[in-house]
Amino acid sequence: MTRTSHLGACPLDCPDTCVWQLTVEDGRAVEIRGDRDHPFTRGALCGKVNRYLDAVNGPDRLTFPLLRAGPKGVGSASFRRATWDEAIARVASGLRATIDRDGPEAILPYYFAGTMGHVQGWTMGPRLFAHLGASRLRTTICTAAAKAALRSLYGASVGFEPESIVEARLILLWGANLVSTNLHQWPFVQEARARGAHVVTIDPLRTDTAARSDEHIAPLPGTDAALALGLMRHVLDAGAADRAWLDAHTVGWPELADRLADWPVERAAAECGLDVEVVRRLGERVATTRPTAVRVGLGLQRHHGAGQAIRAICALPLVTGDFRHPGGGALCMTSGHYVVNEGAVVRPDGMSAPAARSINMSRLAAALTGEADPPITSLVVFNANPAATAPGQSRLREGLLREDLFTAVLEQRWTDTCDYADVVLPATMQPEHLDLHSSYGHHYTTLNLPVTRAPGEALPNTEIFRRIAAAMGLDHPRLRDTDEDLARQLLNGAPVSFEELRERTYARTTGVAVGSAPYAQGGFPTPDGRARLLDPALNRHGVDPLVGYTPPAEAADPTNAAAAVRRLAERFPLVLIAPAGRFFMNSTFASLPWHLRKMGEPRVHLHPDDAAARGLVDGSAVRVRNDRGSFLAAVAVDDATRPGVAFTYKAYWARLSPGRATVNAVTAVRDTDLGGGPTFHDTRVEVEAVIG
Ligand SMILES: Nc1nc2c(c(=O)[nH]1)N[C@H]1C(S)=C(S)[C@@H](COP(=O)(O)OP(=O)(O)OC[C@H]3O[C@@H](n4cnc5c(=O)[nH]c(N)nc54)[C@H](O)[C@@H]3O)O[C@H]1N2
Ligand SMILES: Nc1nc2c(c(=O)[nH]1)N[C@H]1C(S)=C(S)[C@@H](COP(=O)(O)OP(=O)(O)OC[C@H]3O[C@@H](n4cnc5c(=O)[nH]c(N)nc54)[C@H](O)[C@@H]3O)O[C@H]1N2
Ligand code: SF4
Ligand SMILES: [Mo]
Repeated sequence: MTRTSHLGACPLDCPDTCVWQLTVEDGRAVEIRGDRDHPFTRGALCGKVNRYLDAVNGPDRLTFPLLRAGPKGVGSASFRRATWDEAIARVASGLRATIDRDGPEAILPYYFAGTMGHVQGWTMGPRLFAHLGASRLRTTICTAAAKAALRSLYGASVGFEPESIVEARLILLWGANLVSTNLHQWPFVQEARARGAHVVTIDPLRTDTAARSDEHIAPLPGTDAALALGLMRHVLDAGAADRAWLDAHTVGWPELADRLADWPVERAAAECGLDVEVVRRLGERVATTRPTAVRVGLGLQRHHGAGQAIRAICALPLVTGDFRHPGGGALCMTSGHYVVNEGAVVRPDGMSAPAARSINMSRLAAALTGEADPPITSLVVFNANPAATAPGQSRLREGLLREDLFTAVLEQRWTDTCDYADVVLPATMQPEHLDLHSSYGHHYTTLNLPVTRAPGEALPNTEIFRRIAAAMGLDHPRLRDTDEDLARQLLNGAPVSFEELRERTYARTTGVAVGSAPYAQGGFPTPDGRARLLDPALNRHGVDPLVGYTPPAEAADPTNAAAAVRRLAERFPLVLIAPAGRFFMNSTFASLPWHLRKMGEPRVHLHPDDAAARGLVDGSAVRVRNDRGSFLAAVAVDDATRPGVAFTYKAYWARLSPGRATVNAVTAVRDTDLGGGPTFHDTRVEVEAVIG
């Protein structure tokens, strides 16, 4: 028996991008653990990925291609086994038929971060579809609002160096549940604390992270920009605005200072449903503590006012001059520090990529049911499970059931989305294919090499797309590039070579050193190096060019809100947020026995007052509903939330849930103010007992 050990990258959509060590016996992965030497992984993976081999070696892996031979929408019973040649021919003829009949824009590829790998995720598939002239996918489902806001404010998704947070003396974990979703940042926060930092979590829920912080502040969902404006006003009143730094390195401070006249802490507190003293005290801490680090999560940008929320929060450290100091400033995502030029790899020089319309992935339900004109008649899904994870689930199901829609799904296991496919193609998992990873939570690039045999006939996405291209008679050499070719192209211009990564697995690649303050002297990636508190370009998007506050669409406190929200709140008194569950990764793992056991059945967590008002107790079976749809859950009476705010963990599978619907049956197809992102946490519902 041969026993070998290999370093590789965790591919999941998580800011930590851990380096793992796999032990392989006779071509099969038998052990997994975190790499001890990696500066961010530091020897441990998270709980859910400690059990990753359940997913890799599970009996439920897809091992051969499947073609639909019965009715749509009923599941694997409708399918029969096919050879690869037969299945690829079916996809090629489906896409060709669409092109001939409806034009190439009637094809939509739908993909996201099932793997964060640039090679299996974001290159060969998008390259093929760009070459065909298919509709381009706007990949908005997760971070679009934050990205657009950061591009406007800082020029790109950049911020303080995450390992340097140990230097901070005040840390605000703002809409970020580190213990569940950014676990490897947590020890750095703990180290800062050991050196005397005060840690405040700002989250409507008392999450594990909030419970372990020095202080927890629970604003009403969707009101963060108001809180940030109130804090900036307090800083201004306290004489703590860093005028010299603001003058040198920002534009728009005079205008913002004027606006702050409208944001006394009393107004901010009322908008956020907080005690005014809580806001004042936090304002005082921010005014008097250098460096202050604001680690900004993505949860708070799943509200209609998301763009303004991210701008306002990330403006706070500009006002205090915190970027002067190592460990000071704000950080939402590190992605903008990397030089991985995906655009050039997807549309290489000399390869045709006809202009095509864009379809916003967060609007898939609408796009498939009338919004797209001409209609989409071919859909190719990979690295995503929209039937579970996209908003507007009932409407999406209607769209996916259309008899005139041809759907191919590349997957590792049978998901909700496979239920609606015409062709299901078995894909490899991370130990079985090559990939290249940057990160959105640290500054290292990682190469992942294939070290085990794929089960059955499973193939990498890239190979499946190469075969589809060949079967369609496309003979451009760039459509035959190998995975290694793609990795090398992605590294073009990066400060590390393929050879080095093959040798060392990972390398620090952003040019931002640990312990540095990259924007101490300004130099933001905007044309003039200044951060933009005022950005006239936003007028084009109908967004206030000045940092400000956009209220949530549904979640606002009805006593303060517009008439439409008040009327909605009479029928649907509870705000429902659906954050990440600790043992799932979106819908990944949500079908595996160990992970499901850890997460339990779908539950809606209600504050004791809200449960009592409805005569509900722990375990009561309920329907959670609004005008868009409903799903079934058990009640968890839970004082981790505030009255009027309910929550349930995202991304259970519909096919495994009672009533075959999940929380996304009640979430809206509605854009954020900036970036066209979804508004998963900006939802009103009522909860009522179901009998029997
Ligand atoms: N275990 C696990 N890890 C994950 C994921 C997973 O599903 N499971 N998903 C991954 C993905 S895709 C992503 S994008 C990241 C997301 O990582 P996070 O940014 O941490 O995302 P969420 O859990 O959606 O939201 C974080 C927190 O924001 C809070 N929140 C909701 N609305 C508001 C608000 O209006 N204001 C404030 N201040 N807080 C609010 C929620 O209660 C939640 O505790 O995590 C990744 N990591
Ligand atoms: N209600 C609610 N819904 C949400 C959210 C929320 O907060 N609340 N969060 C949203 C967020 S932040 C995100 S990022 C989205 C994520 O939603 P999705 O992008 O749909 O992510 P997953 O559910 O993890 O599905 C990824 C799928 O890709 C497959 N996969 C992984 N690697 C490969 C591969 O190499 N090849 C192929 N062919 N398949 C692969 C996995 O098996 C898995 O089924 O969900 C969103 N949905
Ligand atoms: S999911 Fe995140 S924390 Fe867990 S192993 Fe992967 S990268 Fe690390
Ligand atoms: Mo995400």
